[in-house]
Amino acid sequence: YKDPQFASGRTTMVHLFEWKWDDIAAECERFLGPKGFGGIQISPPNENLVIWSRNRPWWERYQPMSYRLVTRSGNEQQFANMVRRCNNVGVRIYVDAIINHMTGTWNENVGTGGSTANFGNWDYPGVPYSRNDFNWPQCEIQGSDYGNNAERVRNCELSGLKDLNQGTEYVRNMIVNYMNHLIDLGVAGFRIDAAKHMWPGDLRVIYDRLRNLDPSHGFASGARPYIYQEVIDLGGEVISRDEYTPLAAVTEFKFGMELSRAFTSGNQLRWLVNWGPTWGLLVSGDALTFIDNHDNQRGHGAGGNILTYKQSRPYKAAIAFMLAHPYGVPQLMSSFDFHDTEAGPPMDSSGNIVSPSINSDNTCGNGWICEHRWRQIFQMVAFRNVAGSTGINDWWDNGSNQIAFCRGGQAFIAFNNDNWDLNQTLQTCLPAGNYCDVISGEKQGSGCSGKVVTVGSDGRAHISIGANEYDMMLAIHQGSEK
Ligand code: LAG
Ligand code: CA
Repeated sequence: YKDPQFASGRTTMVHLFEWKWDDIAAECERFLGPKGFGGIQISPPNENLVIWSRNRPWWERYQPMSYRLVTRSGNEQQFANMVRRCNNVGVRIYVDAIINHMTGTWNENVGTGGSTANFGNWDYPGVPYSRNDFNWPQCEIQGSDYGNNAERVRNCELSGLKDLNQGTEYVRNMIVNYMNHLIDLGVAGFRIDAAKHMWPGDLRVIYDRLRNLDPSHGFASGARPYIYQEVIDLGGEVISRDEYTPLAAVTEFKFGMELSRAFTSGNQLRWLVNWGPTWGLLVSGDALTFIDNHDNQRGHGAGGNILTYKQSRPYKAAIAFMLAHPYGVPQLMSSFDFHDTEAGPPMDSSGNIVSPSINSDNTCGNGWICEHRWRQIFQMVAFRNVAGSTGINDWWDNGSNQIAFCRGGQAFIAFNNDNWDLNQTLQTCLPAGNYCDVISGEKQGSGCSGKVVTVGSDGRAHISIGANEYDMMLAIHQGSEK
């Protein structure tokens, strides 16, 4: 369950948070496929409670009403069409699976597919689930439970969300049927929401009952779904990520926390020379990595001071480091603009999600940020694909916040987060030639709209990154010759 099952030569996924299925299908064909993206994490596709009393917050999608594939993102037919079209252009779909719980208790009780529920009776006819399918007696997780009571963290309610008992055969079956239905429709894997709140032994049973991926969607025969479990483990809790790595991959929250700190000058970049398990991170093959996710970019979930699109200069640098470094399976965040941390995606007065528009410079409008369309970001996805499975070599640093390294003989990157210029002749490990820096510009025919780096026959080149430049990094790779 630790192989992302990307199409060959692809390495990176993007979370298209709250996007509609039709828009994702189009994005696969017009952008993600051609630019070499490997996959997409989509918002939960199963029916959720409609919460008008809070003006349709983004988090209503974390309150399941049933496993019917009807949400504001689209219906089952649109879902199937999206998966087919994305797989056709080499882009995989990963589903955010909400299997720990159902809804909280609200006055409203109608789902996005029309299902109703009787919360007081734990009754969800759309599945169906009833009282016996939930953990009993009802209890609510307290902050102190995380320090000393694993049983309560797993069997009590997370934020008042009715807690399913995955220990029962019936609940396991409903969950497995839901996930297998998605596999039949061609998905490549799952994010397991709130994995910390479920027993590893129950999860193992569920995973082992999943079907192989569907070869008619381009997967190798016998391929297993990629599973990355959301476990927030910043240390000091009774439940550790190590209980989950024997099962499948795990979201590595320390990754974005440490890189956010380093690129906002809370730690010198030179220390990144041994980035990886030495820093207390999981082994590379176990880690799904990201700078920000949909929770911590708005102060939900764990960890403060995470870089987001709102601090674009250090954010792009942290993303560039993530994509340039071989550690982990990287995931990009693609956001809608927000000021209120509860606000839902751009929508009309009926609650329909408004599609992103595409500007002439390829960025997005209508309230969508589309970080994945920022030049400095999508061109680093191509960098990572070219770097492939090479390791890090020819590390250089100035003893402070200027660093540079090569990926085999494939690619080279330098960063300057000091407040003085970087001006150095450095080993780039690339064949002689004139390379277009994929950060300050892009190749345009035989030209380059950004800096040009001239690599000599000894592989060395003069690298210059002024302290006040728009971006703090410079990247070249095989294929970026002008
Ligand atoms: C997750 N991972 O373990 C998701 O990444 C996270 O986004 C989900 O919380 C959470 N677990 C449950 O799936 C989000 C919001 C919560 C929200 C919850 C359910 O961060 O704020 O709770 O989704 O919609 C909301 C209210 C609570 C209320 C609860 C139940 O904020 O005050 O108690 O709903 O009605
Ligand atoms: Ca639970």
